[in-house]
Amino acid sequence: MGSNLGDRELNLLRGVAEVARLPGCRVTGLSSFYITSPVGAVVQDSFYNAVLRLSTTLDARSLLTHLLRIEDDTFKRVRTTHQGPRSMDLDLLLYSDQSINEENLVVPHPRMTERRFVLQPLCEIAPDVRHPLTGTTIQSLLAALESEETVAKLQPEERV
Ligand code: PH2
Ligand code: MG
Ligand code: MG
Repeated sequence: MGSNLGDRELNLLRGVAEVARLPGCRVTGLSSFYITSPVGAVVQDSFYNAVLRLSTTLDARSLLTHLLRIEDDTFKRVRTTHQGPRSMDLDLLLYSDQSINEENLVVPHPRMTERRFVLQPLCEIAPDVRHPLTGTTIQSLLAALESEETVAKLQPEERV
């Protein structure tokens, strides 16, 4: 989950709540919230990022459809700049140990291994999960990562 528009913390909280009420979904894990420097070519505000784990009867395609619908309906997400500011981005990082390569649905998320803002929260809730394509654990991927990104856990006193 990522947000860098509006009330970023509230957006993440609402995102969790919306995912939790999807049909056939139960949230079984949630990372801390992290303040992260923006990755990519666009100059924009820092993001709040978090990772959640869920148990679901939905297949990956239906789950993704629901996630995109939450972005649109709950967060009125406006898609202007590619990789630009967004009130809510809900990406599917992993779906069990499946590898899926379809139009608009690629799992594992192709850029997850190079992004600290993904690996650090993910490592908090799933350090021993293995990347389906390489068999490398999330904690090893994080340890091997060379990246200039700043990723800091949101501290309680920053929650105003
Ligand atoms: N999402 C992007 C582009 N850059 N940077 C951070 N820190 N966090 C994000 O979630 C993010 C980003 C496009 O999806
Ligand atoms: Mg994204
Ligand atoms: Mg997305």
